[in-house]
Amino acid sequence: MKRLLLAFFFTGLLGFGAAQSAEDKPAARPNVLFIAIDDLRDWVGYLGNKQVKTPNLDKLAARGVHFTHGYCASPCCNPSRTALLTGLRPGASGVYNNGDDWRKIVPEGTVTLPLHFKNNGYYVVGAGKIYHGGLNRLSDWDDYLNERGRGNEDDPDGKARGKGKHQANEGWDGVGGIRFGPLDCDDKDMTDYQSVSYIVKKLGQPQEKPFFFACGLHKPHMPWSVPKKYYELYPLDKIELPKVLENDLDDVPPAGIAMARPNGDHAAILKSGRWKEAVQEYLATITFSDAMIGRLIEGFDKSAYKDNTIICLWSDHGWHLGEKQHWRKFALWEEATRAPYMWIVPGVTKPGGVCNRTVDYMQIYPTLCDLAGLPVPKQVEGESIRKLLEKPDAPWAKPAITTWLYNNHAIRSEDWRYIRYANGDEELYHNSMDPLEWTNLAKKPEYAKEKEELAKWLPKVNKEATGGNGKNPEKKARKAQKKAATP
Ligand SMILES: [Ca+2]
Ligand SMILES: [Ca+2]
Repeated sequence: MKRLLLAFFFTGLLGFGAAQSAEDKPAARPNVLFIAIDDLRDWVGYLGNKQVKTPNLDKLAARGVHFTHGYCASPCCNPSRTALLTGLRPGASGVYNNGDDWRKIVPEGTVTLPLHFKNNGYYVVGAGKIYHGGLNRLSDWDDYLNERGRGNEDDPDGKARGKGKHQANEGWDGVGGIRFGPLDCDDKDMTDYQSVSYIVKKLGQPQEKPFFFACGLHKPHMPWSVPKKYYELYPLDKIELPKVLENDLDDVPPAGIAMARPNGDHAAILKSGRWKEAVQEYLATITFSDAMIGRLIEGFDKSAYKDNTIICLWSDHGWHLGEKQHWRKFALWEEATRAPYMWIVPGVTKPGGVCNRTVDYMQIYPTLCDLAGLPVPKQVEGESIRKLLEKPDAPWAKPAITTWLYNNHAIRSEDWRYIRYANGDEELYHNSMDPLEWTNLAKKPEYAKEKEELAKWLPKVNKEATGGNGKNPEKKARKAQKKAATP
């Protein structure tokens, strides 16, 4: 109760909205524009990537506070999103992989983020990919636009994936599971375009209640297939490959090598001679996503809610493009775990804020509650980062924690990354000296103290995995999709 009162007090101080009337009505709650991007790693201009073109994300980041060290709770769509949206780390929910249906697994009484806002008088609307595909729960929302054009109980899974040009099999090419290839279509033919249009339309309507609008972009998830014009921005002869150490895996223990799968995607890419092309196609797809963010923010800026709406933008995890001979997410290193993450909060953040503290997405749920003056549901594990939004260089002692599959964790502090696998294998990187994580120091006795300190943060709760582990979730999903698309 005390927390609630305090929250009300601070919300009042911020002067959100202008509803403090003579009858002493509580101040209007701020609106929320919640933006989820799928599979966008740290390749954005504002985080220092030199070849990518992300003018809209760069502009948006400059309007508030962006985090240079924001990390996912899990490097995989479903566990990352479930952790963020339930406030429960994978070990606490048992949701470790894309095959784990969070709706059946999370502890009873778990209140999800959108539902919590809905229960507290918000008008809660979503579009695109917020929960992982097929695992949406329509009762969390007042309205939802799925891939078919509408969320409804007859089509809760958005099974229509594959009907739009963007999802059709035409134009897909690539190397094994790394799928890419330009599309002969317009932006308008893309699901993400429709999701943005839907949210912009909602922003243009008068709203009686405070709102929580969630816009989930599917790209730059594979296939890296977007309209041709985006590829033309990245001539193949100018593409730079990521900086990779050839024998980087020599000091990585067996559990880490098993995650890297050097004989899988990476071997196939090398054999094909198409590494640069793959990088080009990822870059093109990122710029498409950036253009969609540009449309969304343009619509937002024209709306009546520009000055009383919190923007929280995140990508669900990172991506490897050959670093550690690994491709995709599904690993515990920097490339797979770090992703773009920013907040624009009227009355709290100032333009140009840069926060270098290590934070993970477990803080999003409690921070949104804090900023909106809502109580924090019991199950939520994280704590509000409000003080970092107010003052980006404020002290923050916590590391970011990422879990991939059962009981494998990475602890990322400002200087170090410590990885402990379920079988006891370890890696330790001195990130402030070795940002590409090339030298594993875990076996060096002189760093025993650092390891011990970092190990204190290892999650204590590691619920047994219920299923979905050990299989390649994307392959499984693709098979199912193909089957569904066959008449
Ligand atoms: Ca993802
Ligand atoms: Ca190495």
